[in-house]
Amino acid sequence: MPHASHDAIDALNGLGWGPFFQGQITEPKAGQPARVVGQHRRKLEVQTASERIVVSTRAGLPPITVGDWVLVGESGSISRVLERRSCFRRKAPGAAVDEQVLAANVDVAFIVCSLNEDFSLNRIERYLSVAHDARATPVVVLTKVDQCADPAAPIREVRGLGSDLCIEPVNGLDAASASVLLSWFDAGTTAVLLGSSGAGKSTLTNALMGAKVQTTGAIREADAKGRHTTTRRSMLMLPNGGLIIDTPGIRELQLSECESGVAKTFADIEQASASCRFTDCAHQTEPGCAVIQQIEQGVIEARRLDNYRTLLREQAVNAQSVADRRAREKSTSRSYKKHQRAGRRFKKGED
Ligand SMILES: Nc1nc2c(ncn2[C@@H]2O[C@H](COP(=O)(O)OP(=O)(O)O)[C@@H](O)[C@H]2O)c(=O)[nH]1
Ligand SMILES: [Mg+2]
Ligand SMILES: [Zn+2]
Repeated sequence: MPHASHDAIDALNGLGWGPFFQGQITEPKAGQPARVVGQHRRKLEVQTASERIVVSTRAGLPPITVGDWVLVGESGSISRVLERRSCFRRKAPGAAVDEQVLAANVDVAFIVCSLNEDFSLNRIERYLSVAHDARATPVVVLTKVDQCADPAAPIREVRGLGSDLCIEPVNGLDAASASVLLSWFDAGTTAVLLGSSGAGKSTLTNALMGAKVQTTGAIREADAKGRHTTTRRSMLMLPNGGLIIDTPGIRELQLSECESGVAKTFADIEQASASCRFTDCAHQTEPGCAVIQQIEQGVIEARRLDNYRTLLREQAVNAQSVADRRAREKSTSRSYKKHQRAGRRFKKGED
């Protein structure tokens, strides 16, 4: 946008704009940049440097999600979707053999887990894998600290997942406690809240916004199950200039292709396995297995190796079935086109 004013650039930067996106604009008249802040059925809510508008998606555009940057043309329709810096992916829920993008261009991932009976290290590792895959900085937010008799114990366990892992225990119902999360934001920083239903994501959003913008609690969850339309993703601008994306309705987070994210989450296992005697060691009964040795020495938890295996296998299976489906579709459409061409030739021959 060579002609954009400084004010407009400032406003865009406040929405998370930067050189990565600017560098994709080679045509001065390509349209004005806008960030996708809301996703409905066929409409998208986008924020430009100066206004919030509702635009329609159209056939032929790549899939668009909250956090994406698009260019809006004169007519008020999307002319282009800019390449993503990063995105959060999971296997589409249910039986669908596909990948679903939860959010794009995110800097910080708050992995929200409550300190009650729902607390699960395996689940935190699952979310960490997705966050690492999306190249976001993960922060483990342990909610309902007020309901936990001995928070020090679970906090210690989470610390065991990685010495450089950031952990924030909070009471989301107390604004002062939740405000520790504000330090993760600069103007234009985008964060996403990930975690199971009921973990306290919307409660945190409200605490950070200083206003009740998201519905919380049991009533909403019961409601969301019956009516799909109530589930929508949106990005909110915090009073401190940060941007936050709540992700309602996550009942299962199945990994799609996520090998690098899993590897980064289990860096200790990956590192140890470099010293295994066999390069294809499965870390089960092989002699000279450095991972088993570290488990026996109490350096690596056995639970952790189990979960590492589970997540690696899960992402491989899901990635393979998506790849298979795409290959099938491609060959179907190829043979369909061949068929059509053959049909046309036949008709021509008849004439
Ligand atoms: N005591 C306590 N309750 C909380 C806390 N955070 C959330 N809750 C409650 O947990 C329930 C689920 O919270 P909600 O924000 O809707 O979870 P979400 O599904 O992750 O958005 C609500 O009844 C909240 O009031 C917390 O830190 N302490
Ligand atoms: Mg919620
Ligand atoms: Zn091994």
